[in-house]
Amino acid sequence: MNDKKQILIILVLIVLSIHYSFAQNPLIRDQFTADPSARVFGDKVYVFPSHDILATEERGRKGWFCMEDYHVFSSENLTDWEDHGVIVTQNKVPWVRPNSYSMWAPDCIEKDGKYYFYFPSTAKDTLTNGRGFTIGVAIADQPEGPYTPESQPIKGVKGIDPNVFIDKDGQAYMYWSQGNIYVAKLKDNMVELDGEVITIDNLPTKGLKEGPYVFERNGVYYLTYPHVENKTERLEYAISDNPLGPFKVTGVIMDESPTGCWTNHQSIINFKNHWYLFYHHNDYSPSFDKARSIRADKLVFNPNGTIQKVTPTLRGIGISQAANKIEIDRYSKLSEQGTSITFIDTTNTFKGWKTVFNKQNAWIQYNDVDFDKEGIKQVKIKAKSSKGGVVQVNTEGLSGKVIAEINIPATEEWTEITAKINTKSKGIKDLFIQSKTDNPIEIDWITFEQ
Ligand code: FUB
Repeated sequence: MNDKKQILIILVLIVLSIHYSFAQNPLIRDQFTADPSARVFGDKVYVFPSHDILATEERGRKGWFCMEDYHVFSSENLTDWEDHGVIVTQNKVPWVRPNSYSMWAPDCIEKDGKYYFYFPSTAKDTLTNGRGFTIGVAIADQPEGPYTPESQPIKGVKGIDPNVFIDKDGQAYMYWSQGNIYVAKLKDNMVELDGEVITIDNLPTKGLKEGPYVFERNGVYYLTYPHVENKTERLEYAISDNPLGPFKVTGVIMDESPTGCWTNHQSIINFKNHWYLFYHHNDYSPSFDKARSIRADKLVFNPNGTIQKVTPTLRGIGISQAANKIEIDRYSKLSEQGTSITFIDTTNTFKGWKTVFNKQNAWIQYNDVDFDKEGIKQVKIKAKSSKGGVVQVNTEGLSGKVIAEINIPATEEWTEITAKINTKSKGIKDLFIQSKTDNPIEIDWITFEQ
């Protein structure tokens, strides 16, 4: 085979290996992800999460966290997320104890054109006497990698959940947790502590706190952290006028997870003048909360700089293109009666969810759909109804003009049905789908075509 052919095959393989997920919440829909550290690098958002996998007899410890490697994901529009694949894996890090499956919550930061990826894991016996976690660094020239792990972890650190913050004067600080939350300055090389380790005081003393994440806004340093005030972790924050503290506990960013996930873990970014909270629940694994999924929702500051509590949503962030498959089960609102959401296949939850109508006039609302592409002429829906039914689509409120009516044939099979659009929609609209019969109707997705 000549060189040109080889290069072409490699390029095709690279293109095929890139995975896209079309987001709402959860953001990543083909694997478990947790502990999202979101960063804005250039004009994209990158998310560096942990990667939960399920332990087996051969790998990890059943019933506990099992994490072998890290992927990085990026998005230009907060809707379409590209998986750049594995960037660091346990058995290729010289200091990590082989097959320890303990690659917990990471972080990544850019300094002088280099990307520093910080991650906790258990070290080989000689480094930590075989006990506990320590934190190491892998370095790359681009956020997507390739990352080269340092041969040794950072000296003087015991704990998990590294977070690195660089202040306006260029000084970098590393925060981490182990019962308490700690902070130390980093040297310019970003891989060594510079001076003493400070324990951050004045935080709640009862209940686990971990997962620090610090950002600055208008001269205020926000230290955010998950804390078990009651039964499971909720997201709290404390503020200071100095990255080293003292910090003052100020409020709650997100209450305990309604999905029962014991952990939560946050990061907060400003992207194109809007603030976003990244966090996790256990959407794809309702009965085992160590198989988690990352999410994001908008975050709003009060005029006095305090943070408004964020209510987790399914709709999440970003604008959906009308021409993409829209998973309306990630809804913004639904009718009080007659609409429910269930897994398509409980034996493989990554197949996602479906919307089920079982009452006339039951409806679902999905916000922020961009209809600006020219030439949309028909709507397509993937649906199933054993007795058949009718749904109406509109974009001007529930009592607005119906833009399409779709007849769903009586069949036990999932079917893709198209219908003509009667009135064109323009701009960004909230989409409403309403059942016009009492017959049960299941909907997987909807899209708009030329
Ligand atoms: O993902 C493992 C651990 O769970 C993280 O390090 C903690 O922050 C918690 O989310």
